[in-house]
Amino acid sequence: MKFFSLFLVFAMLFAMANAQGLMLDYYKHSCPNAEKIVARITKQYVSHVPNFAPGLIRMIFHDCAVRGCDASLLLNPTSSNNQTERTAVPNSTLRGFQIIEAVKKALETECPGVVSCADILALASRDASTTINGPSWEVPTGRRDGKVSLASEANALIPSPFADITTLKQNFAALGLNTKDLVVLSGAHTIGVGHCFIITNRLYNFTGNGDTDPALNPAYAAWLKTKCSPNPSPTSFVFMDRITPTVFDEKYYTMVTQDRGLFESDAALLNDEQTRTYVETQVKTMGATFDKDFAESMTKMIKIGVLTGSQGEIRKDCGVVNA
Ligand code: HEM
Ligand SMILES: *[C@@H]1O[C@H](CO)[C@@H](O)[C@H](O)[C@H]1NC(C)=O
Ligand SMILES: *[C@@H]1O[C@H](CO)[C@@H](O)[C@H](O)[C@H]1NC(C)=O
Ligand SMILES: CC(=O)N[C@H]1CO[C@H](CO)[C@@H](O)[C@@H]1O
Repeated sequence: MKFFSLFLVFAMLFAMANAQGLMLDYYKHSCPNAEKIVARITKQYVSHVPNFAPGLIRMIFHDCAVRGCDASLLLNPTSSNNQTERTAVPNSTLRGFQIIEAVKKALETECPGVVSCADILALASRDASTTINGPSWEVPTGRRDGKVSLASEANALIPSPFADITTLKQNFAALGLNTKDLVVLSGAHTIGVGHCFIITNRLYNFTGNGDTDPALNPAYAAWLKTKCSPNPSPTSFVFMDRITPTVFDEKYYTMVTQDRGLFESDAALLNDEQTRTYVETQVKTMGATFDKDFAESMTKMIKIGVLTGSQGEIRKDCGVVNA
């Protein structure tokens, strides 16, 4: 009994330490219009170019996966550090940086030096989702911006599209995310694109013998080959969810069950009891719990390793550490 209550105290302390400093409407007094400004500008961009929504939803993942949600991803390379996260291989196709910059500019006019870039990215990615009628979730704020950004860490920590299910589960566990979070958050691939160069080997040289990944539906592989040549232009792409490419729904999971998941990491969700069951359930129920599950897992993700209190800084320019 004593042991058990001691355990409870530790569990509570741990939970508090994790959420410490983050709260809803953190800028209520210091910058009352902050969240409205983020929402207004994000909505402007995303309603004009809906493909910014997948851009921002992917961007928050790539930020949170490396040194926590501290906007380390946004730092530009400099002469003293020419290898920031932004320059890492998995970041080569990120999009939407201009939205964060535009929001930051407006907020520096409204209340200089108050709102962190990490909070802007967390808020804007949620606002991007709601703008395209995707799920919504609460975004507690109070994050501060990191000063360190290393491409090597991004290359090591961002899950690879070639990863198998065991590796993916390990990648997520290292972030404090479980197997359910893995299968739920992979559902973000219901919107947005994958570039052809990432699937060249899967289509044309899977084991080095000029073959195609046998886990890929043959008819779909044939169609993909009409869109993605063996030497694709670096900008050619396909939608990941060919059924409803711009709608945030469960059709990504349908694609996966039909062996039409674009990446090996998508197909891998069929190779584990728990993830396969989730995928199949979403297909059967037409995504009955997907929006709610997604909101729950995002709520967890946007709290990973946050800097709060006097940690880090409030960057003046999201691309540059303060002088
Ligand atoms: C499970 C491990 C994951 C892997 C291996 C992975 C890998 C990838 C890859 C290779 C792309 C294609 C990028 C491109 O070609 O431009 C992509 C796109 C995307 N990913 Fe993931 N991803 C994973 C998890 C996630 C998570 C957790 C989220 C967010 C919750 C996410 C959101 C997205 C979105 C929205 C896109 C489309 C981006 C766009 O259209 O610009 N992914 N992902
Ligand atoms: C980064 O700087 C190092 C030396 O400081 C140099 O050797 C390297 O080529 C640079 N990398 C890039 C991508 O500019
Ligand atoms: C296929 O992969 C093998 C082994 O990696 C490599 O030697 C060969 O050049 C590749 N073929 C093509 C067409 O890229
Ligand atoms: C958006 C961005 O900064 N992308 C960079 C990611 O990294 C590649 C190199 O791998 C750069 O060429 C991109 O400019």
